[in-house]
Amino acid sequence: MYITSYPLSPSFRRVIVLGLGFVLTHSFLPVRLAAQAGPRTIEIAAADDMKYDKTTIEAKPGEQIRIHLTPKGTMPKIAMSHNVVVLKRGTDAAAFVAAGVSARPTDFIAPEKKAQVIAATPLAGNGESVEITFKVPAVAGSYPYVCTFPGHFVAGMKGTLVVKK
Ligand SMILES: [Cu+2]
Repeated sequence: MYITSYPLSPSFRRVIVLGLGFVLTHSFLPVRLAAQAGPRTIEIAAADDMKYDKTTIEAKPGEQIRIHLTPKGTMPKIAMSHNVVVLKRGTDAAAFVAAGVSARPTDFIAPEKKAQVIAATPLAGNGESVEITFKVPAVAGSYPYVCTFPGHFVAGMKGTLVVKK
């Protein structure tokens, strides 16, 4: 092997070092951006038929997710609004929803049942959209989610967040 040593001026060496530093920093940039891309977004739509178009969400324990809900009906908000309320494992969803039926100021979530809520979007009317970002429980299992607008749960507006490794 034949090695040639070029005499480099200190300032030229500085340029090379800075250039190398620039290349290294920027080649790692996409990786860092990917890591900061934020929570995974789950899109859910709901029409006036009082059903979510997605009734199962799968997530890893402790994962950060964003539920984005878009009602896509035509009825006015006062008569037809939706939310997504994720409940703790083992919650009696029917009893939870029934308790909040007259709790309009708190989006039909009974204040005394608030401790059973893991995450909740606000209510959204047709033409609006709402979202909630939260950390999925660390414990694997099935977590119910419901719409608390009166009558919607019994009409079938519910789903399951399945947490598994
Ligand atoms: Cu609803």
